[in-house]
Amino acid sequence: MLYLAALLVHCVPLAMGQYDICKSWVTTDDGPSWEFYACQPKAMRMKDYVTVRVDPAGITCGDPPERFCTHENPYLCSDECDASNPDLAHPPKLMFDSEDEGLATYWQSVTWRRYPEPLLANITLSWNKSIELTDDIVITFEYGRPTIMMLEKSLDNGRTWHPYQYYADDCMEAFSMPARRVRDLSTTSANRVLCTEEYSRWAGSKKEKTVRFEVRDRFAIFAGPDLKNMDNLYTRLESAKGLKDFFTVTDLRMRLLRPALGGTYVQRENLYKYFYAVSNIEVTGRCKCNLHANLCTFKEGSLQCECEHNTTGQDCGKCKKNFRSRSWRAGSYLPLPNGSPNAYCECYGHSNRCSYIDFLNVVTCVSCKHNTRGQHCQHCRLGFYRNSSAELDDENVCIECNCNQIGSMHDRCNETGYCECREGATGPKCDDCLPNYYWRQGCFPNVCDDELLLCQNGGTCYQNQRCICPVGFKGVLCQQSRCEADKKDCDRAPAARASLATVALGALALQLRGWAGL
Ligand SMILES: *[C@@H]1O[C@H](CO)[C@@H](O)[C@H](O)[C@H]1NC(C)=O
Ligand SMILES: *[C@@H]1O[C@H](CO)[C@@H](O)[C@H](O)[C@H]1NC(C)=O
Ligand SMILES: *[C@@H]1O[C@H](CO)[C@@H](O)[C@H](O)[C@H]1NC(C)=O
Ligand SMILES: *[C@@H]1O[C@H](CO)[C@@H](O)[C@H](O)[C@H]1NC(C)=O
Ligand SMILES: *[C@@H]1O[C@H](CO)[C@@H](O)[C@H](O)[C@H]1NC(C)=O
Ligand SMILES: [Ca+2]
Repeated sequence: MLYLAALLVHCVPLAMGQYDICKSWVTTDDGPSWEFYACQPKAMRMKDYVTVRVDPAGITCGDPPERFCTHENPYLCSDECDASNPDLAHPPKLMFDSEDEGLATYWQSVTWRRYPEPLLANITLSWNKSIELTDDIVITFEYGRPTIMMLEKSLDNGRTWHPYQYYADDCMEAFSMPARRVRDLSTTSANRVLCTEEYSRWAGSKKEKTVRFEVRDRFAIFAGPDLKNMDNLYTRLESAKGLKDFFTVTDLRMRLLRPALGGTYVQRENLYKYFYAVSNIEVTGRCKCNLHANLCTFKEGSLQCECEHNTTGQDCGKCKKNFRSRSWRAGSYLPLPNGSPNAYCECYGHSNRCSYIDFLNVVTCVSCKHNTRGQHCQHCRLGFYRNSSAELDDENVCIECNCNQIGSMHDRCNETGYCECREGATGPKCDDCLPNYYWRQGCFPNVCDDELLLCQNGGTCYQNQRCICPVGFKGVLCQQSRCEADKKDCDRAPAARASLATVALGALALQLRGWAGL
């Protein structure tokens, strides 16, 4: 039962939404580990995070206060716009508020009193973040929709702009473009920029208030009329060049080029009924996180992906420090159903090449540089150790062990650079000797010294290596009278008293000193 519950917890999120989890803790034959998936944040009401700019300056009505009327009531021009009176003001923010009480609140432009000079207004929406549209953009106009307008988009925070859709009651006349409908587009033309006449004709200002940019209709080309076959859409988004980008924006601009005319010609004697009034701009989309995040939060005035898969940046568009490499890639919707994070094979910048090893089913870095090794160039080569003050992607990450060839067992060292020493040797690199050892092509135990291994009978210790004995004595510590070995020497060494047949080193030396003291 418990097992079943655990299984459900694991399976449900995968089954429910598509691409809504970035990783999951799974148990495999090799034990538990993380499994990673392509993931994306939920779609949101993007108008809550937008900054708006309306151009040109002075296009918003009410400064000075101004009268206006409607097409339905063209001779009752008693409505007033007054920027200094909150009840009569129509500032841009009213395009993004929520109209709980059902009463439309709207931004309104000045009237077309300068006719025939065109009445032009730009409404620019900026997110300072890449956004992927997931539903139609819906612009609601009070008092009639423009007879000519254009939607533009930017993908680079407003540096460059591209036409997104043209709207006119007569496309040929306004833009020299044939009128088309998004519904008539095909799989090969799904990202075509077109001119539509569907949202610009006069139908009464109350009846048809919205202008759309049809995202759903374009999705439906791949996913079917009810968007049931999202798998097909996601597959197309991966494979069709430019399709993903087509639905991606950082900024949108509505260029209002001619207001509603009430279905007739411009009537010069009453220009108070020509103006723009926008009560709502609905933009539904999700943060673009390159399929490396399932959360997007509003921080310090900007939307920000909460990146996973060791990526970072506003759009998860690069590898985290430590994981930096040329191998950053966006996640992929494929393979269905969970996609791939494409996060494999970080080489920490020590290799530019990856290779797939078929029989092991792994991708591994090839020719790791900077003395690194391993599948991800994440280890140091033998004979090198990790520089603890350097990041894994630093060129200096591996330091040569530099073990003394004679003093150490081999040329490897531990994580702090310590070599493994032969007997008697010491120091990080084994180029020193322990006390009671002397260095001579390696460390050897002292033969004599000033403490325990004293040279006897007036002998002197030469560099801990041997006793230089006075005439008449010999032996390692000059402990042996030459009389014992050779009678001829006896006259020259009368003081010799001690006579030991065999003398050992080490512990015996202590005894020898005891003797001498007697
Ligand atoms: C609106 O923006 C376009 C560029 O997208 C610019 O050429 C035009 O002058 C702007 N119009 C106004 C009224 O600011
Ligand atoms: C845009 O977003 C970036 C990253 O979050 C931030 O550093 C920058 O200040 C933002 N710019 C504006 C104009 O808000
Ligand atoms: C990211 O880094 C962590 C910790 O180093 C590692 O366990 C994980 O496998 C990496 N890859 C992904 C896709 O998160
Ligand atoms: C360890 O890395 C730091 C940072 O890159 C570098 O400044 C330093 O020289 C390196 N140490 C060695 C011994 O190479
Ligand atoms: C490396 O060896 C030295 C000397 O044996 C020891 O003091 C140090 O703790 C070792 N470092 C590690 C990380 O094992
Ligand atoms: Ca409103």
